[in-house]
Amino acid sequence: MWTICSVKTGNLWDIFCKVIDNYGDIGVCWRLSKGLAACGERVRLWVDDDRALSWMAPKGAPGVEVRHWTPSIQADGLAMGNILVEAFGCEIAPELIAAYAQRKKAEGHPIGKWINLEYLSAESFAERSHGLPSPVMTGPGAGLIKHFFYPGFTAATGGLLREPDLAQRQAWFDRVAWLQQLGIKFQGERLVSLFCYEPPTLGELMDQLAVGAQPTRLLVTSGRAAVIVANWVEKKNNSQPGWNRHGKLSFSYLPILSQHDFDHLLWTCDLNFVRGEDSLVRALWANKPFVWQIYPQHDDAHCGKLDAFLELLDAPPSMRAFHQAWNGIGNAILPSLALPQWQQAVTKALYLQLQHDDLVTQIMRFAQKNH
Ligand code: TRH
Repeated sequence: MWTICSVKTGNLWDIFCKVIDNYGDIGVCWRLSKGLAACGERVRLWVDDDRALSWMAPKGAPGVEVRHWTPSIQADGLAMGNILVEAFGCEIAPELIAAYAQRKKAEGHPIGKWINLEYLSAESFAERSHGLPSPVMTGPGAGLIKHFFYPGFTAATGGLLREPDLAQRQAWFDRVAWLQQLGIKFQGERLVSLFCYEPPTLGELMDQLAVGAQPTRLLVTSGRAAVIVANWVEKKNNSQPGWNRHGKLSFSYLPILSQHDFDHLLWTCDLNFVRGEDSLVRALWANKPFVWQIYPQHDDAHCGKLDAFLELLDAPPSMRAFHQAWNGIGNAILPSLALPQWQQAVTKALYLQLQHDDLVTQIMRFAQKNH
């Protein structure tokens, strides 16, 4: 439970989220909703597909009401919140915008804000675009102004989602007990979590781990990672039966975890493979070496985004080269893991990030501003 909030506003937030694919959109919206509610805000999270919440947040959160959002939603009699958050350009249903505009008109003047929450990037456009207004020209919201809110890694952006009690929870965390709960008999081996899409160099990683000096247990997350690993292992066992003859590499296939337990996984492991957006931030907070598989975009826009992040991290050459290969950028082969060096970079970046206000604090302030 979050406890310390430096801002209090008493607003009613309507947060809109469309699930495109994967879990990042809902994952970020859920953490935001929970964080706002923990600061005493009232939150309605509107989501078109709430299935992921049943495992991601099985207990819900006090102060967050989840509402199903259909394209033909009726807004009759609905008292809209005074803050609208359109997550990742998801386009709020016109009926709801009309209800919001009506409320604004009835109450006279700027009672709140319409915020367009953007994706996370370390690229410089995040600073340039953060906070910019965008007048609405057409539709039921014509005459209103949306504002862009860019999460980010610098003081000139909206920051990152980080709960105030995170460090305290980490300090109390017992990884052996947590592994035991999952039925994993930990015997001091190196622990590596794997949350990924279909990395082209997965096989190279497995080969590397299987011949390494240190035994490694791969904790494979449920879903796409589990499918690709299981397929790879089956093929490898057929084509090269002795590939893991010393049993240096062992596998634990995980059940789907709550978001809370997903954090525990990252705190438990000595190296984390993460993907997308939310798990990247959580990997940074875990303060362990990590490798990021970025969400691939057709126009290769992800390459610049990855570079900007590695630059921000001041990543050593070995970490950069590993990321290039893991993300299939260029034809490089997967270099060796160099965890002590990567750890230094992550710890340094983490401490720099802790100097910035977290995203919930910043978005609450932003919502109060008269611009
Ligand atoms: O699922 P993702 O690949 O999401 C992606 C990215 O966010 C991408 O930027 C976006 O454009 C695309 O979706 C649509 O990775 P991400 O962002 O790390 O989100 C995963 C969420 O799932 C995160 O909140 C952690 C959570 N999770 C669990 O709660 N339990 C689990 O067992 C696992 C594996 C994940």
